[in-house]
Amino acid sequence: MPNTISISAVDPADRYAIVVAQWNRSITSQLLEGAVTMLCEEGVAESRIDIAWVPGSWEIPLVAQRFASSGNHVAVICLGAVIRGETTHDQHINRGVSLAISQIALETSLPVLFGILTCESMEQAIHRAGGQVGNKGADCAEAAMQMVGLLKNIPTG
Ligand code: RBF
Repeated sequence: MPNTISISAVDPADRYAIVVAQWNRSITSQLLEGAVTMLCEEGVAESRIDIAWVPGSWEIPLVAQRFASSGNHVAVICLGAVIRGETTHDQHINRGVSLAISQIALETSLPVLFGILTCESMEQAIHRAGGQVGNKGADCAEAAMQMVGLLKNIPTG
């Protein structure tokens, strides 16, 4: 009989960090609202959520790393919206930021969630920030709590 690792419920004592980009703020503020609402619905107190606004998505990893290595948080949720323009800037940002975020998670052994929209158009972003395709900030917060609850039941060795 295989042993499926259980996922612990949210511990109200846990602190969560959110790093959110100001660039495309109309979108990222919706992602932030979705994430905070989801955390609170699941039992995280608002006072236990630390939010840091950074200029753009490119700046997210450095602040995420600071939070992740502080030892004060059980997860870091990264929120941003990169929208394709006339040049290839979006590809550079997306590649650098996604790689950095995965590295921070592995280096710190903490869930560092990738909630950065990488869209072809503003319309696509609107759909993912509380529109037709849901709210990816809320999804990210849910994934963060799930990962925290799962890792609590897997020994670090
Ligand atoms: N940041 C974002 O979060 N989303 C974007 O769509 C975005 N587009 C940018 C386009 C250009 C041409 C430049 C130069 C920057 C853009 N940034 C964007 C900002 C970037 O993440 C960062 O804040 C700045 O490059 C300063 O390091």
